[in-house]
Amino acid sequence: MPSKNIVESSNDTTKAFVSPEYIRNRFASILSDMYKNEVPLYGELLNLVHEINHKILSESTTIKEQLENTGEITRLNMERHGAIRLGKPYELFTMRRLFKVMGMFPVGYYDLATAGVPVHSTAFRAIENTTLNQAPFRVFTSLLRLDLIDDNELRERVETILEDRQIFTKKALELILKSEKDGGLNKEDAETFVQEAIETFRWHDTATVDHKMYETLLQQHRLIADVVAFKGPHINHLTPRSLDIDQVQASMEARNIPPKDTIEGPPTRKCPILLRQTSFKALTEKVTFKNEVGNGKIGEHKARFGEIEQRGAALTQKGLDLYNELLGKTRKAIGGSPNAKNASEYNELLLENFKNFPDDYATLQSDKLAYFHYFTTAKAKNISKEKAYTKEDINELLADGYLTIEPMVYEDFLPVSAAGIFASNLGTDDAKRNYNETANQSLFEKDLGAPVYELQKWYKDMQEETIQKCLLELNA
Ligand code: OOG
Ligand code: NI
Repeated sequence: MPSKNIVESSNDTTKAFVSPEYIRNRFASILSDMYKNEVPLYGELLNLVHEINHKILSESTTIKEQLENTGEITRLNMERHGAIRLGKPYELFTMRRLFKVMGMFPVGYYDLATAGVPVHSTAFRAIENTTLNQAPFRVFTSLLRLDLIDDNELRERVETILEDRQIFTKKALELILKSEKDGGLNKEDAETFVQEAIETFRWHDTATVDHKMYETLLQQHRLIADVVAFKGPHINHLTPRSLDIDQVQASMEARNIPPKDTIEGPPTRKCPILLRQTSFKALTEKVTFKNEVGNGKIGEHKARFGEIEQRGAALTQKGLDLYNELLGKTRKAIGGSPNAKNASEYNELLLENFKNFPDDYATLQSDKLAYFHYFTTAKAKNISKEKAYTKEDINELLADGYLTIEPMVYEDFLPVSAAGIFASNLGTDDAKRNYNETANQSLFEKDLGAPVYELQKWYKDMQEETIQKCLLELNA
């Protein structure tokens, strides 16, 4: 539930704007209800995650206090991310405008072609710490790279199919424009907007192509079929945040939720870093394909699945380089992506290799491997005012107990993990596709109609803000 202060402040609800956080929470909660209805296993997974989170918070005061200090405690049970896959530049451009109404902005650029998936992506999310804690919903958004379809004739046919589709309702487009012009939406418009926007994310059990075309698309890449054969970019998963993903993974099987073979990301650690994710396989759903006279053959499609994640500390570029080195070394040793056969070997090796990644917050801070929030302590009130404290003094102030730190949570995604999630749900046969093309961030940003926020800069700025606040307090 959104807290009161983010609804409206005026009594005149016909004129007053509701906050983007209010709209975002409303949208996320309706989307979650819709997905629970459509994919019941998602509801099961939510219950499991909430149970385990509840248990951990009652058992570990350290984790509870950490989440209270950073403000994350308020968002834990409403925290979700989802994912959609778009087909053409207009859809990405308009999706940016739609998400902006809800206070979500594109952060980061992810190239997945190098991992065998013909898309590039960004994540739409809030960009202020307070608004993230009020409404943490985010959406991993991919755009199909038509330039990676090597068959010219097929590429042109795909372009024609996509040209004709409109994934947004007329009313949603009108309200996006209204919000842009007026600078916001009142409560009534916001409600209409949310209901209309949801339509774009809904599953359709009728395809826009015939079965033969579907098979042709499937042969190019399962993902291409998922994007091109349907009316719109159905939400393909929603992911709750767990405080202990190992416990959830171990309990999934008992609840008839079959997990993927390995958890993506770093291994189990005392001080979690970045992001660990696991998922259950996509459902097989009935689809009615077109024929010359209308609806024809009934077939199946696999796209929608469930995922959980555990988030840890955001890493600096130095930390990220070390992470990529250790992960890369592990994958190389087992010959690429892990599978059912070598899962336990992979897990052991990952754990072994990550012994080289410090696992206490003090070292992660002093070695500049992770980002932190800085706070002044009670002792800071009595600090000597003989000198003006600067950034140079930070480590000494920490050592002397005038300052304390909490890890800054990683709010984004990991390209290797994302590719692993894509692969596990699309079928492993596609995981081996090789695309020689490289990342194309400038084309992505041209299609998006705006540059994406730079990942590293975002964390650096936020850390700097908390340091400056501490210095102001100490020098007051
Ligand atoms: C997106 C996969 C990426 C994640 O959590 O890394 C993702 C997709 O399957 O469309 O959601
Ligand atoms: Ni995901």
